[in-house]
Amino acid sequence: MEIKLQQDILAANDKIAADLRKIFEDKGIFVINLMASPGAGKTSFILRIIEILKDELNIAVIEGDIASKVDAEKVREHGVAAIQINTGGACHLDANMIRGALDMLDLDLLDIIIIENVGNLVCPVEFDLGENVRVVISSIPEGDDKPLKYPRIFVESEVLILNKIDLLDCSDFNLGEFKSIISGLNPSVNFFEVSCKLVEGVDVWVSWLQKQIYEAQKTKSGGV
Ligand SMILES: Nc1nc2c(ncn2[C@@H]2O[C@H](COP(=O)(O)OP(=O)(O)O)[C@@H](O)[C@H]2O)c(=O)[nH]1
Ligand SMILES: [Mg+2]
Repeated sequence: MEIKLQQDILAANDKIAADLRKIFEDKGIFVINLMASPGAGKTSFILRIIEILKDELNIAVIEGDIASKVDAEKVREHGVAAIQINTGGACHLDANMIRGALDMLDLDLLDIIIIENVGNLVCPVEFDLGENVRVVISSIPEGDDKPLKYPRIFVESEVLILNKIDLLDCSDFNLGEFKSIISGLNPSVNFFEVSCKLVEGVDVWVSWLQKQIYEAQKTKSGGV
């Protein structure tokens, strides 16, 4: 009975996500679903991306948190529209919540929407949000074994960001071991090492992102 209910919830979510994907495609908006545990650096990463891209592309951010609006306020201070969703306890965002947030954005003006999912390595990956790309952030203080413990999110994300690389030398995080676990779980993942604190490596990821946006536009216009 419980399993059936869960299947129904996910099927309903997938249907809304398909509608969202169509809207994003029609409007030419590239959507990033950013997932990680609490404190891995999701908001910091978003702010670094904004600093690099905001003069070039129109960005909006959808912030998912159980409570508070602190992350949305940080984003707005960077001059970018931010919609805060408070899930009131739910450990993930779902497509219906995103649909509600879109009503508050001028989609005709946007190039990118970055969704900061609720801090959690388990549930967010189950819910399609109509995104183009799923990005999981791991960070040095979490330890190198997290992909072993929470494999699904690492298997199903197209991008893996390893943040807080500035802390590598003062931790027992084994980078070789981490990479070996990842290559076993998801050999084709696009892997970037960054420090949001020192602003290192974020530009490499942004170049990759720009290429994806270009490819998506090219596909939409039927190829050049
Ligand atoms: N040392 C270090 N700290 C970082 C880095 N990125 C983020 N932080 C810190 O980690 C904490 C959590 O960051 P935040 O972006 O709020 O994480 P979120 O909960 O995933 O959104 C904050 O104190 C950040 O300043 C980094 O690259 N290096
Ligand atoms: Mg945050």
